[in-house]
Amino acid sequence: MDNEADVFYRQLPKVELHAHLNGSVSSQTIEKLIKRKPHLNIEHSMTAIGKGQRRTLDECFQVFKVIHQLVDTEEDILMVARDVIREFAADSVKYLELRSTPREEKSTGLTKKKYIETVIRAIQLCKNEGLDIDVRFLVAIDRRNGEKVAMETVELAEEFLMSSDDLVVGLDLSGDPTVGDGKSLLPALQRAKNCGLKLSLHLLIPLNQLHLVPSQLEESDLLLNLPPDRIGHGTFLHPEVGGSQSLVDKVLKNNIPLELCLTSNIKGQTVPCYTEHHFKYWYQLGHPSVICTDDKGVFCTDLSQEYQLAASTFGLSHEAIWKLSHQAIDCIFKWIDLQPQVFH
Ligand code: 6MZ
Repeated sequence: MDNEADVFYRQLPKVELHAHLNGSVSSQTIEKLIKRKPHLNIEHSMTAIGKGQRRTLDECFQVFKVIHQLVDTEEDILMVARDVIREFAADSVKYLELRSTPREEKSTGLTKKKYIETVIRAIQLCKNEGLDIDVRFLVAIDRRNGEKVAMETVELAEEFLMSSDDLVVGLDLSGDPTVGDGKSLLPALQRAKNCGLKLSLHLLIPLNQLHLVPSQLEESDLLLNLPPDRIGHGTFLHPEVGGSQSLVDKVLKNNIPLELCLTSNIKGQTVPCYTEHHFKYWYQLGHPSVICTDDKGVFCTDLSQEYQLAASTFGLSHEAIWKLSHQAIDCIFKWIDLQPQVFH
């Protein structure tokens, strides 16, 4: 759905818990980046998946590589993060957990530490601007970079956990699910957990609508034993689609909320159609399920549209949608008293 959401959804106070910074860059910001770097010959069509379009997951990951070429200086990161936060605020998102993979770029002097500092600066500047949104940051590990980088990333995140005025609250594990070995990342993730970083892990994202990479079930079983504090996608967890009851039981036993991203899953072809989205399975169980955007820029969506899509696909009333949005507060990593300010 690439059309505008109704006023109800637009005005609904919302909580966004699964948003990758560089996947969230809007077309307006891409325009500014392209102007800054005309020599790269990057066109808009290379950075977003428009209405009615589908891509393989592999092609989606190519899109992120193009955006990374455009965002490779502190100045770019600052602009991108500020624009993304302002856009979420304009969509009545009251609490946002942004996640991003720190990168170093030798040619521009960008280091991973500066990368995180810059995102934090953007969050503080938005606060000073008086935007009506609370923002926290999750440091992301791209699984393809292996265990050494994962451990270094955790150490860096740990430093910021102490020094960022509570803005860095957790760790995300993401990246191409077909690359890298999740098992080898366990020590890094365990360390993160031990030092107080909350964990959100991308789990069981299939290669396409029908196929998991065989090692994914075993890997997910191990990662669920940590246990994580939230799960990104979890597309193939339940037995009806090739997961297993024992995986579902672990999620239920530990009451681990799921972050669910409808448009992303359809455009990335990991779910065949909206009506078959696993939101239905978890929602019917009454399990904490949070509607999120994933990559609002790449998938040309926003959180209002995602709520409207959930409502129209699964026949949810305004009251049910209000409740769904409100319940997301229980899943945030940083306790803040949003309820009285925002929801009454
Ligand atoms: C897995 C994803 C993702 O970190 O540069 N990322 N990982 N599944 C997804 N669903 C489609 N969407 C985004 O943002 C881009 C990075 O986020 C991860 C990938 O590692 C991607 O390179 P940042 O801000």
